[in-house]
Amino acid sequence: MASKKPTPKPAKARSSDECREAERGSGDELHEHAGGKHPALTTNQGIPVSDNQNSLRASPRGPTLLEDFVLREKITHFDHERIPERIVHARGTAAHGYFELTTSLAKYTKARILTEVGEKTPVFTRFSTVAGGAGSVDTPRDVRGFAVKFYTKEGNWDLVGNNIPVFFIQDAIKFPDLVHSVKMEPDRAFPQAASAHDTFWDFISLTPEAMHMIMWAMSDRTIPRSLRMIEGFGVHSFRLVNADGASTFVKFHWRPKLGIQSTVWDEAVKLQAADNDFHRRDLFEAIESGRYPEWNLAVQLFTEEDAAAFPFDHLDPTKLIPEELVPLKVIGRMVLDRWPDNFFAETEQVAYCPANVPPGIDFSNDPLLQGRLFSYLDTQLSRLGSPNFHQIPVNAPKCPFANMQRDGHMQMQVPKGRVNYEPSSLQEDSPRETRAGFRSAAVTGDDSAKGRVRAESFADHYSQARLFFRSQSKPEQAHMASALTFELSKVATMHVREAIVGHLRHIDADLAQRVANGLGLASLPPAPPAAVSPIDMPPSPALQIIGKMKDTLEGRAVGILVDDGSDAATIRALRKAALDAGASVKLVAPRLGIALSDGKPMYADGQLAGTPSTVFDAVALVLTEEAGKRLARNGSAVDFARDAFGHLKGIAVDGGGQAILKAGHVGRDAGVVDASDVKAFIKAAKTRQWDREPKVRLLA
Ligand code: HDD
Repeated sequence: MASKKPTPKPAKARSSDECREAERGSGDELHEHAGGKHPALTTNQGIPVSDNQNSLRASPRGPTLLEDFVLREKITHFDHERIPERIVHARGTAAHGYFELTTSLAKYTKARILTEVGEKTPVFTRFSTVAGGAGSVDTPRDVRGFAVKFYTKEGNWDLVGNNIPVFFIQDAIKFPDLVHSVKMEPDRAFPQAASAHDTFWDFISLTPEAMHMIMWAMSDRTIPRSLRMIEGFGVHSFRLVNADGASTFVKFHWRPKLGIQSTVWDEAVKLQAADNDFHRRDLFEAIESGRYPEWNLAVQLFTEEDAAAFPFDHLDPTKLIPEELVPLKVIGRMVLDRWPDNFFAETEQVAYCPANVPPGIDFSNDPLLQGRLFSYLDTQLSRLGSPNFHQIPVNAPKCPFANMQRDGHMQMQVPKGRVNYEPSSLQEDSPRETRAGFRSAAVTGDDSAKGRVRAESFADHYSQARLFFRSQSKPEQAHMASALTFELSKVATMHVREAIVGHLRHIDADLAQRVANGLGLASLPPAPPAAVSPIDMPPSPALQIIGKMKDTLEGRAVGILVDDGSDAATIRALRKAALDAGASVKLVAPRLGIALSDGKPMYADGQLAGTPSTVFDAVALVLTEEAGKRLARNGSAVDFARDAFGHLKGIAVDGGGQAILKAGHVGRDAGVVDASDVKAFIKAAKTRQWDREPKVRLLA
């Protein structure tokens, strides 16, 4: 906006108090520091500040003085407000909560967090996307990080996992290449937060071990509906070590109480436009309204002998252990019940590290895990800028901690006494080693030669990719074929597209053909040589989303499109039924201030143009005939109905609502019901209408 140049006035000095008075207008929100309502505003040195609006000037229209320590301190601090964002998982959202153990694993571990049933251990849990920067959107197709810091009585335990149980690569030495390839391309700085580009697929095409993870990444797992509805996995095998020193392998799984649920791709794309912060807002609103997200923690326990009989190597992080082979045992639950007070202090500064384990939990030889044990502390030294980042409140253990590490940037502790070494005899209360301390599991290594080698047992790259694909329902398979087609269509390099289709031939011939058709390839490219021919494993229905979705409205959102005169009784009935079923309900209207049929003026929760149906799980259109006719000419209203239908959602309509369906060429099916039939609406709202999909979308 063009600003009018102020006319210079003869310099008449005003005191800063006078200036403030002028700025404040009537000045009745003046607050005294001492004894007043608010604490005094001070500098970082505690010097009270009298004027936070004007810098110190040589004269009212003269230059600013270097002497102004209030200005200099404020600007200097501001200039340094940003810290480097995480190299991966930069975009994140976190919450406080607790973990409660329900079943003791005392037979397997001495870790108190896994043996003291009923104990509530505080946790801080951060969810993230992987590829995008800190300011990127919440809903790209991407893996979600699922990192939990348990503040146990025996020190912090960080379970730093993802919402996918396997990983792209088998060895940490490949991680920088993987990450470089998926991030925005270095010469052009795009695309942001997307894997649909040449460098990523080039790397993948030359990394056959990634194909299993690729199947997961191209499934609907990577376009979740809500962070409250994702599963979490520790990925690697870890060890539990009991009081006798005996160890058992363990894999950790988080299972959401609300059930797992994803969006459809078109919905995810439109959500990006509707709300960049969709997942963050969803988690915030759930916690603030007391609908605390909850997960069960489950374990798969197995011995060295069990592992020897698996048709894959469990130390290979591109492999999962089917639940049908080693069942999950639920041992506790995590509830997230407190939003952080400050995003930067907590969510941004939290530092997770897979090497943080209490006595009784230990690592396996998984080469990816072994590399991770180094990487996290290392990156945090530069990201947080000091070896004392463990003293930041969100990172500090909640149990006593003491050692002889001293000094360094930003040291917050003031150790007392002469002794800063160990062993020592001069100070009785200085920290010593303890018998209860961490001991590595006594594991005997094999005596083969050292070398940069990949175990032969890691050579099968396709069997589990095949297992995953063939375990999916038909709609999910179609989504995967379409996702692959979409991603590869964004790859300009022909030989990269072809190489991926070649890999797919090892997984499933039909899948390869569908993607080849989608890409318009004249013939199927050759499959690359496979070190090991893939085997067929029994399908694992537990790998599906659709087969596992809960028929529920709990934690879901229902949107009701209304306008002046909409039938208040119908709206009341729909709202009550949805609330009773555990959903939240929002009224959406073309204007915020409206009056329903009962004549009472009210505010809608959302304005139509800014509240599309993508943000809801089911919708109702309750409108007078007249409003229906009017809104049938309004693009936002028509999109509201058309998108809800296209995204396979339950829809309730009355006469006016029907006019909008008609304008959007939306037909009736089992998921479109009369607004007066509340029961039918709730039934339709609880599930996605998968039968509808082939009618609304051409899938690969
Ligand atoms: Fe990682 C962050 C999960 C492999 C190196 N990783 C990071 C976060 C999660 C994961 C959830 C974000 C934590 C937070 O919210 O602050 N990473 C995984 C999983 C992996 C994995 C499940 C495979 C099973 N990561 C992995 C490897 C390396 C790293 C192989 C390096 C050798 N990861 C990092 C990192 C990050 C990180 C660069 C970035 C920021 C941070 O650590 O603190 O060190």
